[in-house]
Amino acid sequence: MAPPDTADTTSERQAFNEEIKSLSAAPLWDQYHGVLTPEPEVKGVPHIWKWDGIREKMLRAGDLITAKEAERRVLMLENPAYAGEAKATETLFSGIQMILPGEVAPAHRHTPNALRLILEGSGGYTSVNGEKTFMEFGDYIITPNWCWHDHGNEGDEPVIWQDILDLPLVRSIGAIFHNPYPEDRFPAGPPEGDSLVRYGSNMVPAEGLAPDRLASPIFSYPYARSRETLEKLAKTTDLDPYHGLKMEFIDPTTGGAAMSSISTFLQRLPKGFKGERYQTTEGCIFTCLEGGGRAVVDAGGTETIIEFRPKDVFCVPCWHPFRLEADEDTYLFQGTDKVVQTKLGLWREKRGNA
Ligand code: 1HN
Repeated sequence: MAPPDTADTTSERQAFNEEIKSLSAAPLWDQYHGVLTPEPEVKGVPHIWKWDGIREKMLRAGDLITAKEAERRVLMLENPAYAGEAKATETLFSGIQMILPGEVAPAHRHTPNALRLILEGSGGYTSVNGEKTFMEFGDYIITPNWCWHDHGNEGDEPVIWQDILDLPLVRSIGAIFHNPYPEDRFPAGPPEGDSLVRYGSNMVPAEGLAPDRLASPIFSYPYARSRETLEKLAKTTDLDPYHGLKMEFIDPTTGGAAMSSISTFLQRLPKGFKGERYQTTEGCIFTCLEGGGRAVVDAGGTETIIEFRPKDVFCVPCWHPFRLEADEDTYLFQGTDKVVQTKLGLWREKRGNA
């Protein structure tokens, strides 16, 4: 029979808890319902990083440190609930990076996956395993994990982009590795733009496709192409009541997500769009490329209203119900951890109030 819950048993239990502490053990029964909550309870909060403020400080950082000295001149976009933890959401890091004309961010490789979303400036490039890709506003560039990469700026103005990495996820697993390359630049490899020519036209090489690829062989998804697709589709396609018009970037060799751990999307919300309430286990990072509007996020019973304009970055953490509204035709880039959650059988969504 279970022992009665009396003052005696309470103090005995406390004494017991003290005893097992020295064994590095603790009673699960004291924490059971904190560990297994009926629904997700995350620490992250909805938040927006306004472009104007961040841009000004980014330019100032250009006077304080070189790209070479910094290795990567990045302002981390930290979720206020995760101050000091280099996290925008539970699993994703985001930052804003700048390369000044003539600078090089030296070649290195690491186990976290990275993506870039170009926000300002022309003449910037990334080289992935020696293949150079020049980057323009809105272009989405992939650096799959353990690929050598360096960045440079051959233009005459600062080039600024957003980075998203799965760093918190990889760190939680422990599998962080990082190597500098012995020289600033990785030796030139395939000709510039090769991967897009080879894989970006609904064809793949009939022979010699590496079967073990975990990421898309396309490094660069130019905005001109993806934007045009959404603009054309908008004329003929019914809107999804939650997402407007939303397309996912894929790996053309598998049809799956372009990256193994970060799902990426481009979304178009027409002027006047008022989305319905949507909830997902994905931790979402949005970047407004054009237009403007708001995300109304339910954060534990209080509504947080996030007003976004071009180049603002905002996040909606796991399982926070939200809806999107657009005052003008709006283009949003989105990076989330959906692909990882799907692989683990964890991904869920809830549409409307049901
Ligand atoms: C990194 O290597 C890059 O390669 C950008 O451009 C941001 C943030 C944390 C750790 C490594 C890059 C990063 C990073």
